[in-house]
Amino acid sequence: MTDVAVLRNFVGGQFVDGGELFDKISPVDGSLVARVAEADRGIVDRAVRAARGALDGDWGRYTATRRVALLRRIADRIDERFEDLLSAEVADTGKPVPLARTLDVARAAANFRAAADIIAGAGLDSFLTDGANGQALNYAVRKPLGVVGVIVPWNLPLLLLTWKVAPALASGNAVVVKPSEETPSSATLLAEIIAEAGAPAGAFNVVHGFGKGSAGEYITTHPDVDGITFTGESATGSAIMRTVAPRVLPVSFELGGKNAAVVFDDADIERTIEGLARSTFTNTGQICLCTERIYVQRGVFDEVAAGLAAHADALRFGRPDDPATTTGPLISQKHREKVLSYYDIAAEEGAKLLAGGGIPELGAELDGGSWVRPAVWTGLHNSHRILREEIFGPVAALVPFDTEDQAIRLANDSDYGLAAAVWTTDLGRGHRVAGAMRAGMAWVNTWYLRDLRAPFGGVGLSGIGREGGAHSLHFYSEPTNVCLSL
Ligand code: NAD
Ligand code: 6OD
Repeated sequence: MTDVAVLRNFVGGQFVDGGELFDKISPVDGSLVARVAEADRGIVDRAVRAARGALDGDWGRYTATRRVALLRRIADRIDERFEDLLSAEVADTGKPVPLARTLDVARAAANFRAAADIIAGAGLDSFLTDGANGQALNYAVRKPLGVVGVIVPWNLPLLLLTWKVAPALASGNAVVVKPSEETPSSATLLAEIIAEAGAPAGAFNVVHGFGKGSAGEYITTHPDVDGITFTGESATGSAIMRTVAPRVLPVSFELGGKNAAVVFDDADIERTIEGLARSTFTNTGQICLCTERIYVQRGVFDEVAAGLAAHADALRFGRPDDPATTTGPLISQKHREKVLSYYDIAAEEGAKLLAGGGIPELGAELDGGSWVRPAVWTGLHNSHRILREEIFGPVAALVPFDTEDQAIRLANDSDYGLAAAVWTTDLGRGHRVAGAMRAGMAWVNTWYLRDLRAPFGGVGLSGIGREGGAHSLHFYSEPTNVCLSL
């Protein structure tokens, strides 16, 4: 048997021993990727105390200029260790190498540089008001929240982790990070990288483990944690909210989605079908922004449905480093069971399956992985579970509509409200419909095109708050308003 890595917890600037080991299994073929030390309550407590110690010590005295310099060194070091991070991310997730290279790992350095730029450019907001005897000068002093618990999922592990850690550190917080139990590797490497870049001990800590009864719960119940930033399922966000309610902790939540695309009959159909395929199948549908509901104006319905089905049939499964591979596995057998249960529900609800469905046969080794064929359905409507519940797989249900008002109503008829995409060549309509979406983000004639300064987040079951650029600073720092009588 070949040696597998043992991933340890990173506390107070060093990797520490302790914690029961659990297995990280490859979703590609079921092989063992690593053994991971699950942080017990004592290890999490040491991590929180190390974070508090950093704030009370050297890290707490860092000026904004020094923090900016540190973040830029971290970004440079991420670039230097790019291939290591790429291997770690691909081993944990099984996603195709080109996707991890261009999306996941590329965004890690970009997240640190964007947060550094925001802090470097941030000024003090000051304003004059009428005081009791003339004017008064108000200004806000922004201070870090303190010790921030960062809990993230497995779908874009390094991207989502750095998306939160970078602004948290830029704002002067100390963090205790818990990556998903499914993707522990890149967070462990990031700990090395942040230490190599010269971060003070305790500013960045990593604890491994699960949610309830494990490291996730130990972070959210720790009395010395000052705020929680979380990305994951809506039900988990709701559970965390209940846990932190007695202490009225601030939370930033990026949660699930059931995202709609709206296709008008004036759209550039070829470009639209390409865009729909990208938004439905990228990362095997495991991106919170992925489209699972597609509303198509009746005149182009059959053409769009057939085009998307053809894309589904053309997806190629295979090992991450095979250049022919377009599509990786789902993250785990457990997640595959969930996705396949929706394939059964779709059949029970009377859906017509235009493409895909079921498990592909890929040959001996890969059959130990958690592969699934995509599914494209028609024949359903908004009251069916397939159009209401987040599946988080390579799936889409298409529904016809007749008028613009009807399309808006259908798209907005959801408990979720994360992202939407509108496909039309009518500029006015594009602005009008995108602005009418009950969603945190709406794209027109594109999908997942990001500017890291833009507000990112959702409404309803999709989350609380916005992160990105200056919006992140509102969560990761608290203003004290100072008012002087002039
Ligand atoms: P999940 O909620 O099961 O787990 C997310 C993280 O929370 C993991 O680290 C997990 O160990 C931890 N956790 C679980 N229960 C916990 C608890 N009770 N207390 C504290 N921590 C706990 O989500 P997942 O399956 O890892 O990720 C998929 C979900 O994430 C999907 O719903 C997807 O839409 C959502 N997501 C949302 C965004 C966004 O930006 N809105 C981004 C990515 C993923
Ligand atoms: O691109 C981002 O910044 C971001 N937070 C993406 C989230 C994707 C969800 O899976």
